[in-house]
Amino acid sequence: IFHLFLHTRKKMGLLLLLIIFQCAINSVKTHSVSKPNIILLMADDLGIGDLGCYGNRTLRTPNIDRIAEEGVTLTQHIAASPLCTPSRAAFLTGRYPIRSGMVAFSRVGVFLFSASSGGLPSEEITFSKLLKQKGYATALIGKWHLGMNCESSNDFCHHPLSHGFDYFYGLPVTNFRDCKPGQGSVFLKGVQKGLVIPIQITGIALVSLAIVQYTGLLKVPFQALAYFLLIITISLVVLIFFFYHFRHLNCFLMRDHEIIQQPLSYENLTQRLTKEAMQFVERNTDTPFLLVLSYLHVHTALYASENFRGKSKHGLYGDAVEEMDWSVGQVLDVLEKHNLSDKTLVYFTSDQGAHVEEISSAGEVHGGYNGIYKG
Ligand SMILES: *[C@@H]1O[C@H](CO)[C@@H](O)[C@H](O)[C@H]1NC(C)=O
Ligand SMILES: *[C@@H]1O[C@H](CO)[C@@H](O)[C@H](O)[C@H]1NC(C)=O
Ligand SMILES: *[C@@H]1O[C@H](CO)[C@@H](O)[C@H](O)[C@H]1NC(C)=O
Ligand SMILES: [Ca+2]
Repeated sequence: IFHLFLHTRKKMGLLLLLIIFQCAINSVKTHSVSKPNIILLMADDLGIGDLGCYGNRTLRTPNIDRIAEEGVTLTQHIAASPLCTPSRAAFLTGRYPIRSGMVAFSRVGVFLFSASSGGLPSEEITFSKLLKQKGYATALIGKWHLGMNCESSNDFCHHPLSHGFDYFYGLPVTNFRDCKPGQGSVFLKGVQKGLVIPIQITGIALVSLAIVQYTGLLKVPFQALAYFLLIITISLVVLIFFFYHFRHLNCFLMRDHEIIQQPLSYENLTQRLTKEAMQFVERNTDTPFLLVLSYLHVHTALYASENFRGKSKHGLYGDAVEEMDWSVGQVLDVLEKHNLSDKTLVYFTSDQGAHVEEISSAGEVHGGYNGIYKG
């Protein structure tokens, strides 16, 4: 009996070993084959002609070129819309942006204010939600631009954390000229355009009032004049308030649901985003992860840290591209350091092509290049 028992125990031991071994194989398999880590790097408004791997000889992008060299370059890879919000909605959902309501025709096609009530509907299926369900650790670092709240200022119904991301560090809206002092305003043109007619009407009304009063056709009541002046004053005050306070109200950095910097500072901003991305990778070396690193580069307001300012051959725009490339290199290095390169899919793209017409108020080119075949 003892012998038999031993025998059985041995068999069971073998069985157990087999099961453990099988589990080990499974876990290796599921981690390295069916659950690769995924890193999606997204630039903002970068032109295809700005990268070395697509033929640029003067802008230095060795790290992005390295991804291309060790992988594939896609030349017929089209964004679903030439604009931030709809393109990003399509990117996250795999659906045309019109299906999620993230398209506008006669109006501005992107969210301009963090207080807007619109955003990517929470019932949309994003790839981050799917991966989170599969046990991935998920993070979005950088720009979101797909809305924040529905009803109140803290329901966060459109926030990245409501769309399958466990961790968010970045900008809920977008990088604006208005967020960086001295860079002008994206609203100026619209306001100027919108002001022409009201100013004309006001002018005509004032002249007419003066004429009827002067010729004695009609006695203009003093009250009417006072109201008129009051309305003009209030309108001007609102306008001035808007331009002066936009930066304080709308330009801020969040960590998860919390505002951590308001107004946003551009000082070492790419370094901060990069550090967050590297730390996320380091926190998750033992679990499959999805990292979306959504750069503020190279949307205006352009910026670059001290190490990159004035170093490229293409002004501040080139400095910004080269700084972003440095950041891509840091992310690749941290993968290598933790032996994760072989089980991580790294994908680099831009939400759409270059904003070719973009120039600063001083006339410096602030937009990229879409290559010889485009525009
Ligand atoms: C930005 O980075 C530079 C170089 O690493 C450093 O000297 C500087 O103190 C940093 N500035 C801030 C505000 O952290
Ligand atoms: C990475 O792999 C190398 C060789 O395969 C090994 O020497 C090193 O300790 C590994 N590093 C980590 C962080 O696992
Ligand atoms: C490289 O990029 C810069 C900046 O966008 C652009 O001006 C230049 O024409 C590009 N060069 C080539 C060869 O595509
Ligand atoms: Ca964009």
